Amino acid sequence: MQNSKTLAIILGGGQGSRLSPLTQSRSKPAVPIAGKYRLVDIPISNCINSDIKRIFVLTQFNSASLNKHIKNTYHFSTFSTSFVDILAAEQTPENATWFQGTADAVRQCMQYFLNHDFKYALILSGDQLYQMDFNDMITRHEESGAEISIATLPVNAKDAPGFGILKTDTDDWITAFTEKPKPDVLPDWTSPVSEEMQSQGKHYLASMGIYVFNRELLVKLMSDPTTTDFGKEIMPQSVGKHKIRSYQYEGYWTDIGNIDSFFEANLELTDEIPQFNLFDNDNRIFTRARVLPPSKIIGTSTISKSLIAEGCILNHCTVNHSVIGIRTRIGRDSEVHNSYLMGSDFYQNLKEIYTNLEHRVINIGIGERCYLNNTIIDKNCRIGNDVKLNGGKHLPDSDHELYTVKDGIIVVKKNATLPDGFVV
Ligand code: ADQ
Ligand code: ADP
Repeated sequence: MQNSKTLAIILGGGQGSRLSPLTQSRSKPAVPIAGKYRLVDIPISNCINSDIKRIFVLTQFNSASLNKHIKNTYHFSTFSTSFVDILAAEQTPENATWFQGTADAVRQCMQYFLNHDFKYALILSGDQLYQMDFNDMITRHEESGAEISIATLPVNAKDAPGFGILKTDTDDWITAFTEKPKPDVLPDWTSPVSEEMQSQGKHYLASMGIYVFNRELLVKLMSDPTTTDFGKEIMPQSVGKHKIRSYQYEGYWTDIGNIDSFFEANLELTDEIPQFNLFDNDNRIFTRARVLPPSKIIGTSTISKSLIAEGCILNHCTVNHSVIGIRTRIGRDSEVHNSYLMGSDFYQNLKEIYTNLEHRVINIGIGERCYLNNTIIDKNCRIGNDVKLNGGKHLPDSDHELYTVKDGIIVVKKNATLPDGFVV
């Protein structure tokens, strides 16, 4: 079955500066997550699990890795109308610039959407971790006669300033909206929420940045070139003018837009019963099917509270509370704690590895006797022997040639080589 009324539009990211340096050489949707997926796999999988299979991904720059990932992953039958297409910001006679904001991104791509037959546009963020059945939201939208629906989440006063905050009446109609109110001017807008949410002090309703628009209204709103952002302009200006409804959601949802939340979201997957469930037949997260061997643990290794992706070789080492990405090699007597290793894109062959050892060239992976704590190691890094990376709040934010420190997390840049004995 396919939801033929809905077209999905995934906002794949602005310049991705909050996720830098992970976005230095790739677009945000292509950032690897959970050891084997890419960020964009999350919203696309939610769409596919909801039978919404006409999907556009809007991105600021069209990286080779994003194209390759989409092309190699999302194949639909020639006889279906399903697709996942990337639309990158392009210079045209009408638009000389990059997408100026979320609404501007949609506006600049309208011509491509209008080639399709759809009643509802489902607009999604590309950097959130959640599993949601969009059909329920669309059905409620349709039945209520709304022109716009916003998925909303109860939050407490401390978290409210990070979101678009709205007020609803008892029938879920939105009567006010303000984007990211300053803590000192947070309006006294408590909305009807469940008793459980009330008991947690979550009296405010936050926009999840997930919207359903009726086609006609979207076309009309996008014809005004002065608005650039859904949260800052379109939503506040639409209150009172159009029928906007809140679709309240209480499941797991988290924003993964910066290094700190990205790191947390990855490490939370190692919980015994994580809130985001990768092991669910009904809500599968799709990604590229790679032909990789099983992971191999050599000698006495201690692995606890961790995810180990396919194709890894872990040699006499300790791995604790970490996510180990595809094709990772960890050398003898190394320790990895509280870290996300993205793995590598290819294997070196044995001849190359031995020749490198002979000539003291550092191989891909983690060397021997290393100690990593609070780190993100991007793809294809070469970490020498006796390297010590001890992240934590004691380290100030800083940027260096081979690594960046953000919120105490040491992020080693893609393809970086850290020489033997390197210490941070
Ligand atoms: P933010 O997440 O802060 O708030 P924004 O930075 O506009 O809003 O990002 C929304 C989504 O659009 C993200 O996936 C982002 O990567 C993408 N995006 C941003 N600029 C883009 C551009 N120029 N081109 C393409 N994609 C772009 C929004 C809402 C709030 C709401 C939060 C919930 O504005 O009201 O509370 O989402 O996270
Ligand atoms: P990222 O995961 O950082 O976005 P890409 O997807 O652009 O990176 O790059 C991954 C691809 O690069 C892999 O599919 C792999 O085939 C290829 N690749 C990169 N370097 C090499 C290499 N030295 N040998 C073989 N393949 C390589």
